[in-house]
Amino acid sequence: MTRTLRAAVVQLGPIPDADSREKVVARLVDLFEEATSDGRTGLVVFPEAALTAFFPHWEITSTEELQAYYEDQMPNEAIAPLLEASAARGAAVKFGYAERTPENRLFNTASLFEGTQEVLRYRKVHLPGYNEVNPDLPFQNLEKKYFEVGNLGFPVTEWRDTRVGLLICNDRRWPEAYRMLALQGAELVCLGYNTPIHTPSIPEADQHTDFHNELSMQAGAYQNSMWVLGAAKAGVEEGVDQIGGSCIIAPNGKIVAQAVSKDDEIIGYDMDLDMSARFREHMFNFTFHRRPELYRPISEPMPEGWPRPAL
Ligand code: CDT
Repeated sequence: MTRTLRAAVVQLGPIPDADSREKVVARLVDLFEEATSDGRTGLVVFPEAALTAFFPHWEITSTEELQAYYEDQMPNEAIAPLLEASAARGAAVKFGYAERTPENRLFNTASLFEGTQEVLRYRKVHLPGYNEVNPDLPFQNLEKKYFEVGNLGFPVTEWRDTRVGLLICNDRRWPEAYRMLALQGAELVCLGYNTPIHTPSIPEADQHTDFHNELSMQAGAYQNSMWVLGAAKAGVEEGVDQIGGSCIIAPNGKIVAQAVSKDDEIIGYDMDLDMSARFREHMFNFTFHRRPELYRPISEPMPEGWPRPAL
């Protein structure tokens, strides 16, 4: 019997910095209910930092102000309405948020919940940007200042009758991230992103931002025979113009559904989960065709003297 799953990717327009968690979660609940109103959608994917504006885009000097962006517990009271909606609709929900652990460790995190049950948690590994403010840039990416590198590896779990993994934004540009999931049998990756149209440090890339977004996710899907569900935070958020282009990509690398706006928008698709196995049996049969004995440098630090230009 074919395994199918109807999934929805929910793109979010900007989240104003002034919006309370309660207000943002009420917006997510409305979108979740709309996404699952067909009665058969089983998975809803929201972007990275779905509960707040993407605050690494600016410097925050007040500790108290900064602390307000992180969730001390997940689940918590603010997110409860979304988890109740998940339980009521029988559909899982993935969303990204800033996490502070009881040990005061800070991570850029994504969780997959089915009702109040947390199915999977991932902490972002590939943090872009820098840890010091660059006053010459029109906006910042201070993820290295506000978060530490994720300490959970690249977890994959069995959920319903498929294997699922999570990635966050910049992770999608790194082939190792998808491969780590694929090596554990992931058939489906939920991914959220906040990507500015402009990259002040590489202006020549600006005209290709959408292309690079699709290129990295399509390559990740194809080369690892996985479904990729990419959810953007789009539009001008606190002065930073972000791409949209949320999409669902099949294990053959083709985009099968894509958002067209820069605002809240829902896209959906009936995924044939067995497609992964078909591609892994032949073209990407890891057992027969991979040569891990020749890949050692991939898992080692860069050698001394490797150019490391200033960011
Ligand atoms: N949030 C996040 O990871 N953003 C980065 C910006 C990198 S600048 C090229 C991204 O990869 O989209």
